[in-house]
Amino acid sequence: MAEATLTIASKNYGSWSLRGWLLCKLAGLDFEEEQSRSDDPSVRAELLLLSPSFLVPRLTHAGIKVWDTLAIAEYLNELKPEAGLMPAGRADRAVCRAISGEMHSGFSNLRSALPMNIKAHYPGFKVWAGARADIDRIVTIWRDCLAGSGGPYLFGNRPCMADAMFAPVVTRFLTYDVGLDPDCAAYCTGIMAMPAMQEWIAAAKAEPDELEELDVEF
Ligand SMILES: N[C@@H](CCC(=O)N[C@@H](CS)C(=O)NCC(=O)O)C(=O)O
Repeated sequence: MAEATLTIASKNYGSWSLRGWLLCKLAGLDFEEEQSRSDDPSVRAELLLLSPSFLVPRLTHAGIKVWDTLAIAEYLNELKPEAGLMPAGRADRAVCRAISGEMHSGFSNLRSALPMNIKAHYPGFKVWAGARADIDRIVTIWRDCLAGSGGPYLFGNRPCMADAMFAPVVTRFLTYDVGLDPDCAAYCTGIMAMPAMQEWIAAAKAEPDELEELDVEF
């Protein structure tokens, strides 16, 4: 039996689920997945019982239930400090937490205009001006981090919490054909090539087409 359980939603549409799942993978946690369809009323009732915030991803470990991706990241970092979910230096850890928080609470235009949809590809997609400002801010964050760390990940040679937080943005940029400078494009290529991302993407592509269109973040 696995050490922990992670409850997630769709792998094609669930951007928060992807973040939580990647965090567990990066931490090296022995976990099993429990995939729930959140549009199913019985599943929603079950989630309500299991998670006070009624949200997934939700991690259950040693009788402790943790929901919300930032709380999951902090919990995993305490549990598996050797995994390096947070950068080693205090200044880098502060920036990592700040940009992860910015991703967690911001970029609402990007989220609504470019919802995660791994299976889809829209060449030449016209990005709305409101979402463009979010994209520009994300590119600035990535460029600053990559210049400071030398890459290939935001804080150096191993992926950390911030990379997991931005991973669904990488898939959105590819889905919606967002043009990027060479450094950011190389960062996206590196994230997509991570074995855990490949595993998630393969599972997302194998999901049945249940939702024809999604105009809210999931
Ligand atoms: N801020 C939360 C967001 C989680 C979230 O919005 N999860 C969505 C699905 S990925 C959810 O559970 N929505 C409720 C529902 O669909 O019933 C986090 O960091 O985990």
